[in-house]
Amino acid sequence: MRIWSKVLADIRALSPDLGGSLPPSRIDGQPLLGADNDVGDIGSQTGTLTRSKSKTKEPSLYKVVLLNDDFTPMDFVVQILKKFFGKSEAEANNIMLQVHNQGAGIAGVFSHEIAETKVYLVHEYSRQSQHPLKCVMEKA
Ligand code: TYC
Repeated sequence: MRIWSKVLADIRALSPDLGGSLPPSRIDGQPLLGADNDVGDIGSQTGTLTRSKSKTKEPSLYKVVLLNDDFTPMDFVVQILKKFFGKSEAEANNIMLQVHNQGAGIAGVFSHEIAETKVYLVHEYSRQSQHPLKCVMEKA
């Protein structure tokens, strides 16, 4: 693993003449470069400068899946889909009927943290309304 400050130090060591035209490696004793971040690592011990892949990752996505039960009123499920998942009346009706007829249906697809929050909010709102409506999250 190479970092720019080491590369600059090597260039200085190899070509002292260049010293003045290179940027300073430190200001107030603090290294300017060195924390290799999402630009990736630089180079190798061979002296070749290469740029490795970025370390940032796309967040994984999760489906929030509504589950059927025999007791939650249909209009309450439609209300949930509109309130927490931004669905129109028509979309909410279709998803609710899919769940009612097939046993499960996708309310939305989100990052892990947002999906967790949606599941929590649906359970809490349903519990307070004394309906047994349940949903789960699963990797998309
Ligand atoms: N099966 C319920 C009923 O007949 C309706 C329902 C739909 C319940 C979707 C839950 O996620 C659900 N009242």
